[in-house]
Amino acid sequence: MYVIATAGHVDHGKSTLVRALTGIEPDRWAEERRRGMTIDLGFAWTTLPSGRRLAFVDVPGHERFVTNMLAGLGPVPAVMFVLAADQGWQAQSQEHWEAIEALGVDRGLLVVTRCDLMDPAPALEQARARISWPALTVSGGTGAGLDELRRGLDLLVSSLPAPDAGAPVRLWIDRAFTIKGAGTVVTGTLAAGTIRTGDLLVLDDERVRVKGLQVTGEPVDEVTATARVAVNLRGVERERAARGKALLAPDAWLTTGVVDARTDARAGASGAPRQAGAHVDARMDARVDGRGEVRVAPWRVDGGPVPREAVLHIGSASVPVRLRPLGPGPPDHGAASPGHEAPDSGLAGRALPGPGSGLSLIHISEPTRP
Ligand SMILES: Nc1nc2c(ncn2[C@@H]2O[C@H](COP(=O)(O)OP(=O)(O)O)[C@@H](O)[C@H]2O)c(=O)[nH]1
Ligand SMILES: [Mg+2]
Repeated sequence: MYVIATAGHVDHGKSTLVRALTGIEPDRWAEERRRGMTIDLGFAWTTLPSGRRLAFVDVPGHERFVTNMLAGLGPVPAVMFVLAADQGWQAQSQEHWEAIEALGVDRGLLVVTRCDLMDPAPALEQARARISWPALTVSGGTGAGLDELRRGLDLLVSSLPAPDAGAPVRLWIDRAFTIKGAGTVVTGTLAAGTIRTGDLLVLDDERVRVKGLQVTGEPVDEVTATARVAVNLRGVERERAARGKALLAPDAWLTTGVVDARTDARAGASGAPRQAGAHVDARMDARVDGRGEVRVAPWRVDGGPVPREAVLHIGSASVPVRLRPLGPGPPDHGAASPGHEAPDSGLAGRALPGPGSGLSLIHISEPTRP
């Protein structure tokens, strides 16, 4: 199975497209349906013309819910970026695109929809100036172009690198709930590795047993990445499982509360270079098994000096952190450069599961943002 996320400004037609492609309602909450707006992550799946299974993580486009959006985008390998023909490039088109770039998600489709309302050419031109992905014009309303979109999605997922089925599991939890008679169930996007029923995994430093597994609603004994997966945990109270925590393979991961980061200054939306550390790249060498390079990248600062407080987004987690600049120049990874403070004074926050070989985002936003 393959998993991709939607992205794009609110009301541009993301959920309509997911609904049209899958026949599944991604807006799960009554409040979402009443307001006609995605608030939290939605999940839907379909079979593509090739027979490949594809699941969507449908994200909210409204700026108030960017944290939810990042929790959905964090673990996926590719994106369907949606732009409304009659609206053009807007604030969260830009913000979502920056998040996609910052996360290092470099595969996707650009879909200009609502083409029944307006000639898509101007919106397409705006988006093409920023996004070099294959582009399609459709209407989620009339269904025009959806067959081409299905074929485009097939091409997209067939080009994705196969995930490592033997990699240590790190399942970022995006939902947790109780099923009567079964107990606590958590869901997430499995980006790498394999989970089997009976496996021992680690939640909050405690070992928990996988009692049951489901993939898109079907019970299975084993699931290999990439997949949307629901894990029934034995003897875990619902309160212990929540979005932002991760189910980890035992003895494969270290937990850290401190990371060093370095800026990757690049031009902001206006084209002008941001003053101080527009983007920040951080690395940690914390994989116990020593396989592969660890990269946690990058964070975004909207100009001005590095703020003292920020929100770090990694996987499905968003964690308030304190920042301490190391100095005017970027420190070498793993070593303090002359004139810089010790590397472990870089950034401190609550302990996080991870880091790992997955790409993650450190995004500067208002610490109080929901
Ligand atoms: N005419 C027309 N309306 C659309 C189309 N796609 C979405 N809409 C409408 O646009 C509004 C926002 O769509 P929605 O899918 O909720 O946008 P989202 O916020 O990006 O998920 C809804 O009222 C949809 O019915 C389309 O292709 N054509
Ligand atoms: Mg929506």
